[in-house]
Amino acid sequence: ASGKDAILFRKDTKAIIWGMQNRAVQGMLDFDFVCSRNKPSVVAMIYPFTGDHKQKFYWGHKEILIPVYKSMDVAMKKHSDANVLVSFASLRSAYESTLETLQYPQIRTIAIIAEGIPENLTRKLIKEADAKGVSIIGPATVGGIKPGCFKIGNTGGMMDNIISSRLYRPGCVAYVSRSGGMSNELNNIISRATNGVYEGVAIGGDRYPGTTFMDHLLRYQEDPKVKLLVLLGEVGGMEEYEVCEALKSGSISKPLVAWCIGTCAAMFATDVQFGHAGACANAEQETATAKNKALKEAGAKVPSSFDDLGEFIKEVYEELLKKGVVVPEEELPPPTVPMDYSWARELGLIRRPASFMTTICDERGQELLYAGIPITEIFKDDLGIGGVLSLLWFQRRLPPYAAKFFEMCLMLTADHGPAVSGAHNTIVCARAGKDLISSLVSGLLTIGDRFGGALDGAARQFSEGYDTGLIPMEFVNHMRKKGELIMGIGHRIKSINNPDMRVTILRDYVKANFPATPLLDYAMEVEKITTSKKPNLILNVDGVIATSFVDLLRNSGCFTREEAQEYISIGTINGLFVLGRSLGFIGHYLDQKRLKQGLYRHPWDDISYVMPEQYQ
Ligand code: Q5B
Repeated sequence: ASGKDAILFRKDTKAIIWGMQNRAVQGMLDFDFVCSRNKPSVVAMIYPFTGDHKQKFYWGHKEILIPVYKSMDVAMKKHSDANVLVSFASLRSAYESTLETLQYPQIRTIAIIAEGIPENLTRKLIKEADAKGVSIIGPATVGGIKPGCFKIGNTGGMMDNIISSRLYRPGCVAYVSRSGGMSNELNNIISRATNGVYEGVAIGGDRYPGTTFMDHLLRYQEDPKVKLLVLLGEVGGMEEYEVCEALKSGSISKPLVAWCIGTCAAMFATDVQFGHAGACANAEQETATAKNKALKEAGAKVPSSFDDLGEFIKEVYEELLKKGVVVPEEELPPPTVPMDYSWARELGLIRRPASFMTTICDERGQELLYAGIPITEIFKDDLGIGGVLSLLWFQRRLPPYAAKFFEMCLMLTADHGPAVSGAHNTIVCARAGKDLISSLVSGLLTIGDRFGGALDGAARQFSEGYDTGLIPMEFVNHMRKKGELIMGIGHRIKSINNPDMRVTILRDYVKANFPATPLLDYAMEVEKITTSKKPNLILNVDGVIATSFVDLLRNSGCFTREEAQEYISIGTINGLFVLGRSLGFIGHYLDQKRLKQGLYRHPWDDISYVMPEQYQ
């Protein structure tokens, strides 16, 4: 009489989903697959906030594409065989989008998941839907499930739950509840007590649900495959009394097991509002206790507490079995649905060697960790740049004198004017119109043995000389014999007559603060010999940093000898120059841009053009 369909979901039901709920859609497709449906139940999605496109999903092992439409009209026209709309619209947009949906006669059932839609708007929707003979499930619900046929959104939970409650094939028990969470519990209880769920709908927790307990119970009453009815009501509202009337009048004649939750409300001195908007007794009649009593009197099987619900259902089911009303069917195993990789990993079912390993930083938790230390602690303990560098480069806290040493290195190497190779490159690059990163990188790429990148070489050469027992003079001769320059020795403009104050500052600090400085001392002895030959062959800024750094690695007590050696051989120390000088290069880039310097072209009079003789 209502014009609404008695059967809402079939094995070939097609649905359109409103909203970008990819997880829910994948859950629906997995359910379809485990139910051995031939085709996916989701045919399209509507999302007004992006253009038309396709989203990728799994159908078993295969990947499939589902179209997403900006316009509902296009979605409806292209998928005129879809008769269910599952709306994940927010409470703000659910009213408008449901009204729009009701304009399309092809849609016979609408599930509205949103919670908090104003009651006056819900009532308007219900009026409109009733006039058009459309069934609304919800609002404020997870939806419903029909094993073997269709599931709305996230109903039934994850695949392990669906399998354990045998929701992949129909049983003979149909239920209606208010709460989506409780419907999951019912799936579990019914699957243990009987041959399983035939259909279950959670009508939602609002005071005005789109369809009522009676709407669904009457549908189940009509469906010959349903043998047993279960009603899980709750405190608040009067709907259960309509069920009582139907039981008395015989319009519901199938066995009905019922329970209204919220009987504990009687223990509170004042009225209790439970989780659902409608779950509050405004009169004695609306209490769970009163409704349970009325249901029992009307002929429903009502246990004395929720704990006994399963037992009651079981008893009724076994009677039906005995009477031959229910005939047990052969249990066939469902097809295997591949488990999502991330879920299987979370459950600890699979393992895979990671493609990446990291030991210095973890950003996944609530707080960023540098080598295991939370960022708040780093600030609380005022570790500074030197402390952060210690954590990220060496995975450990180093003593304050070491952190200060790093910071001094960065400050001393920050810049040495526009004439040096790196700054020059940065400037030329900036003036060619390039961006900050290109200009910075162009400068950094000049760092090498001759300019600023002699630190690692110096650390290796000096420590090798020292470790093999060469006295400084032997070391200088040995290097000369090999025809190699000593890294960390020599400077273009600095000399013993024009000392490099950077070297003096750092050397004095290291001598005063490091526990031992054998390699720095060794390098200073070497300097005495090289400067006696040429005054510019000083221990330069690269050399003083490098040898001090080796002293730190070897004598701070924070590294094993092997670790110290590894840092020397893998090339760590140039990093200090790279990091420090980046400050200066960025400064030069900004300076050139600020000064609006145009394209640089090197003057001809500064280039000696010498052509090969035979062509002159
Ligand atoms: N001779 C630095 O050379 C420089 C010798 C040597 C033995 C040596 C040169 C060198 C090693 C690499 C090194 C870092 C190229 C330097 C830096 C950062 C900077 C830069 C800035 C900043 C300078 C003249 C005579 C020749 C050579 C001999 C030279 N170096 N002997 N061991 N190390 N050093 N680099 O002045 O007999 O006459 O043929 O490669 O540590 O980059 O500010 O500019 O902050 O930006 O051009 O401080 O020393 O000397 O090559 O004409 O040599 O001395 O064999 O002997 P020069 P050259 P001979 S710090």
